[in-house]
Amino acid sequence: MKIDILTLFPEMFYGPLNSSILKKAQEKGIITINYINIRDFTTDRHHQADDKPYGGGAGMVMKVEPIIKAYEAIPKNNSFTIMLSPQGRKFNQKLARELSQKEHLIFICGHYEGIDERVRQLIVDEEISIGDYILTGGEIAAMVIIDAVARLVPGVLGDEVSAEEESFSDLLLEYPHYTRPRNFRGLEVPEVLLSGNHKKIDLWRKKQSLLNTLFRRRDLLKVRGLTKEEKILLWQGFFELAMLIDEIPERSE
Ligand code: 4FV
Repeated sequence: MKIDILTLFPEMFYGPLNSSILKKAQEKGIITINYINIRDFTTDRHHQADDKPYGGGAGMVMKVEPIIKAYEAIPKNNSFTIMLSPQGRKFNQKLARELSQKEHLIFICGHYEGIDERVRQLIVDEEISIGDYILTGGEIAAMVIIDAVARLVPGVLGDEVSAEEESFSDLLLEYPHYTRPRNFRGLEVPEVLLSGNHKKIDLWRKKQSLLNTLFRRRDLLKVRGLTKEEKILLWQGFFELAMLIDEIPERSE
């Protein structure tokens, strides 16, 4: 996958996108990331990339020309251009999977009050929002999307399996994860995970995912629905939870 980022602050990306998995993905040549400084495409001697809003009002608006010139300078093949903005389509794992199929993504990062509307009209394929809050710029939103999308590109994550059975992949939250030590300050690792019985372990993990999702994100279950087996697993989970109540000592009023 080729990624081009149009921004006034390329330095904001160097840390997050040049570490760990994304760094390795670039070293392996699976992902290529180019940073294009919009200010390099300004023509006036003050290199002005923003200006006062027509019609008055606070703040500054990013100018259309430098962005269009920067965009036109990018070699394109099956390119998909994304503008980050609060009024965009809400980003989620489903959209991440869609974008991970693309060959070439171009991100336009706004700043200040926003970007001249004609940029959206001329070159934007999709506006995307990472959430209902206002950022100082689109850069961090672009980083969030690049991180979530890049890890779904084949070859970026160690074994693809992990991408398959993770949160939201099946609209279920994750099951609890444990590693050594077996006991930490009195907190034990669940016996079943030490049993080596993978059928039992998979069942326990599915039950935990269902319980987790029911307690924390019932909205996801309402969208996803439950199979008969899953309902039985959940009831079993409830029953086991209820049994725990009996273990709790009585307390005088
Ligand atoms: C944003 C978001 C976001 C709005 C004005 C940048 C800021 C400034 N982008 N999801 N939420 N952008 O708040 O994507 O230009």
